[in-house]
Amino acid sequence: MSAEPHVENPPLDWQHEGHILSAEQKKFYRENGYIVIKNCVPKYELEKYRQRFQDLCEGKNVLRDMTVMKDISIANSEYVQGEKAVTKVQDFNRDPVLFDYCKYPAVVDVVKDLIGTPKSNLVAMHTMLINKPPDSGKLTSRHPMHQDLHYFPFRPADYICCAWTAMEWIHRGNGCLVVVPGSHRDPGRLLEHEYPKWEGGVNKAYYGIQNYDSSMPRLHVEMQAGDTVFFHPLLIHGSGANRTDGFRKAISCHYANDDVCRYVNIEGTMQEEASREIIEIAKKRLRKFGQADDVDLNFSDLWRVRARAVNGKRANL
Ligand SMILES: O=C(O)CCC(=O)C(=O)O
Repeated sequence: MSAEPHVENPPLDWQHEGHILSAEQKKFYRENGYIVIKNCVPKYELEKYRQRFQDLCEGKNVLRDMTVMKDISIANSEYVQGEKAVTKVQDFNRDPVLFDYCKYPAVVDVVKDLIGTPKSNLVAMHTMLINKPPDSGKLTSRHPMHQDLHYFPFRPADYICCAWTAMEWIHRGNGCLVVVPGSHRDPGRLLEHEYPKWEGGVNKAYYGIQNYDSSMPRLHVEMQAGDTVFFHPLLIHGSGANRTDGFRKAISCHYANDDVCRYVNIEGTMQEEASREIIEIAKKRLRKFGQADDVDLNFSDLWRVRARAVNGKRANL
């Protein structure tokens, strides 16, 4: 593992149409750092994921590698349980139902157009089903503006892409994604993150950009069930509070082009604090399953174990 990858990266083709995307759509992503594809995932697939999520909320067949997170405002409440309390199921790479999302061809083909070619080997690195239950009034269901690369020890950023699919109508009222178009290239680098000083508390590992400039033009991305937004890991984004009585669910996967990406050493960088916290979350999970927690968990190894090939063979990650 080195500080930066020593590879000649094959250039990404932004001139020609892809397998799925037109040249204009690719250009839009390159300039803005995101693109929405309508109706990308059918309702019957989303229904499968919803059922599985509900089972997980009831504690059915929770796999060892998964983290089921509760909202901070209700984490210790005996009265709020199940779907009303769970904000996120993370790391479902080994789950036979939820991992179908990561392999869903209409999603994978778009990702290949954005970070590789039809022949690229993709790896699912980070998987989440994010549920926003109705906000308790403390505004803890907000997600501060951040860049996802803050959590990742692999590069180059241009060969990583997130697919995030709305599982129901997602709008400003229930906390849609908010993006700062073009922020992946301007300033085009990873910014310093910290926990926001919110009165009502902040969920675990929900870091936000330090000294965030709220005057940057931002866009509320309202989506129907099945619409999918693909975005760059340096794109500044977050989401609002769920001010409705219903749930707001989305499923997401961060893909990396495994032919190009390599682990990098983030020790001593501004990512170190988040990495320690992520290691702690993993250790807590090990304890829960009765496993020794004195193992020396290395951040890259944690990701190596978590990563799962979507197609082709595992290469570098
Ligand atoms: O689904 C959301 O509300 C935002 C999720 C997000 O930005 C993240 O987990 O990085």
